[in-house]
Amino acid sequence: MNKGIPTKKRVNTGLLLGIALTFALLIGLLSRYVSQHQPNAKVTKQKIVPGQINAFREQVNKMVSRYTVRRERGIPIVHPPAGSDIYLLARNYNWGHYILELERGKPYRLHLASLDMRHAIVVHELRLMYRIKPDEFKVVKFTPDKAGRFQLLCGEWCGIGHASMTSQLLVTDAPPQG
Ligand SMILES: [Cu+2]
Repeated sequence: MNKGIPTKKRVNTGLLLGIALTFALLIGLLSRYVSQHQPNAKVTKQKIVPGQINAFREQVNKMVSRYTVRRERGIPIVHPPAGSDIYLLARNYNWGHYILELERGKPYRLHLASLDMRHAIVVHELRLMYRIKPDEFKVVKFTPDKAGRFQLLCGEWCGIGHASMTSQLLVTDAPPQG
């Protein structure tokens, strides 16, 4: 019987549509989750033009070369002074080749920007969750309230390498030795 063929086709289309809708719903839920769980930290945003991202990248490089205190498997551990400006530039699919080390209970101004598309910084234990858009700078006044080694994840689906877009954030109880 060839009556069965169109029915099967319809079922497949329905299934695909179902998968697409579920996916859209999941992304929607994740976005809500990201926007609802922001701590009551102060956030400022500033629209930027593409050229300004180079200046931001310079700030990142300056911070890394000035405040690298040691290396872990070749990766610079960057410990900026307590209360200073710190920088993270998100991109497909990493957070830069360094790990930030902060001090518990000290306030920082966390500058966020993206090189290519929407990402989101997520550190669950520190309730740090902020969207990062390619056309704006975001500054978050942020005081880490727990010491430890935390996973830094991307909270916005940004493509094939999204799941591997991870880094770490270290928080110490004291300034580094020496
Ligand atoms: Cu991402």
